[in-house]
Amino acid sequence: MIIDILTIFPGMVAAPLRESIIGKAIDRKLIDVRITNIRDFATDRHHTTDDRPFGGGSGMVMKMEPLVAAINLVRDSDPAARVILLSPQGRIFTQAVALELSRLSHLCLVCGRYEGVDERIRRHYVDDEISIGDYVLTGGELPALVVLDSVARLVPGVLGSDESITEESFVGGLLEYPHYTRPEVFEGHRVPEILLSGNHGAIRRWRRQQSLLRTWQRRPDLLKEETLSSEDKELLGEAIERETED
Ligand code: 4HQ
Repeated sequence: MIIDILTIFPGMVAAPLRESIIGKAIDRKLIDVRITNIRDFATDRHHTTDDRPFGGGSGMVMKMEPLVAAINLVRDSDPAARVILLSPQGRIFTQAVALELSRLSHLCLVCGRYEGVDERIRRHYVDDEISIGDYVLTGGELPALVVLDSVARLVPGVLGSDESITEESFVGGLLEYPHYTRPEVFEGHRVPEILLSGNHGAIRRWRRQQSLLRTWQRRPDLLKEETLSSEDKELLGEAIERETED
């Protein structure tokens, strides 16, 4: 998969991508990340990337010409590229959106700065607009990294067997069960006895029950969407009963 990132702060996105799992995926050529400085496409003496808003008011707007030139270069290289603007006005990014994007061959993540981009960029030069959540950031760079990270780890081969994607939050629409590692007792805090039992069937059931209970307690909005099996309902009912008895 090719992932282009268009930004006026290339250093801000480059550094995190060199680390850990994503860094390794790039080394192994499972993903090809290309970072473009939009400023390189500015043609004036000062390499200007912003301009004053028509109609007046405070704040600046991303200048059209350099941004469009950068987008066009990506599109000309690959008409199949999906050009995505990061913006609070976009559709909310979820694991389902990450899965959708992971099936594409080429993403182009456009990072806005200042007050944002000219409305004509949104309407005529991008294919998709994504928000990572309802809060305001100073630019699209961190959202682009969030999208890249969650998409890249879904690309076949990026995760090793130690970081498998099958048993985690949201894949089954549920929160994860609690994890424990050594020592068995840490400053008096014990690991749940069942995990030391060696009874793999019982451990599987307990983990499923913990996932269900946690989701019910912390994210009931996720449970409504999940259609629970009759065994799930039994496990959850039992867990709730145990939680609410004194
Ligand atoms: N931005 N999800 C870029 C965001 C944002 C978000 C604010 C995007 C500033 C210029 N992007 N503009 N939340 O807060 O994607």
